[in-house]
Amino acid sequence: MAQLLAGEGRDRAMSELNGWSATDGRDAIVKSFRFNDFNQAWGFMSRCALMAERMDHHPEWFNVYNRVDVTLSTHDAGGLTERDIKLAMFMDRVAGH
Ligand code: H2B
Repeated sequence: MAQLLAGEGRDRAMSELNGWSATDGRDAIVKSFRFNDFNQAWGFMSRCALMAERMDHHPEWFNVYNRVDVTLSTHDAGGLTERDIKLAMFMDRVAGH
């Protein structure tokens, strides 16, 4: 099972991300992505969904029009792991952020 990120390793991993923050009350990271319109938001979600399937690691997300609010956490481990960081980096890259 993936190891929970803590201490220096966690700080280092977080420093590789753009605009993600830790959530209150649970060990997860969140980011709100904004796009020009629904078409772009859905394109982003489609590409992330394909990667999520390949990784067998899935986001929690909420979409309204051009906004996609994402929460990442590794359910099996009960918190943040390298798998979340990898998916977050992919999402940043796909969104061009
Ligand atoms: N996604 C996330 N975010 N965390 C998990 O622990 C997880 C997952 N586990 N996707 C996978 C699926 C697991 O349930 C399946 C059985 O491999």
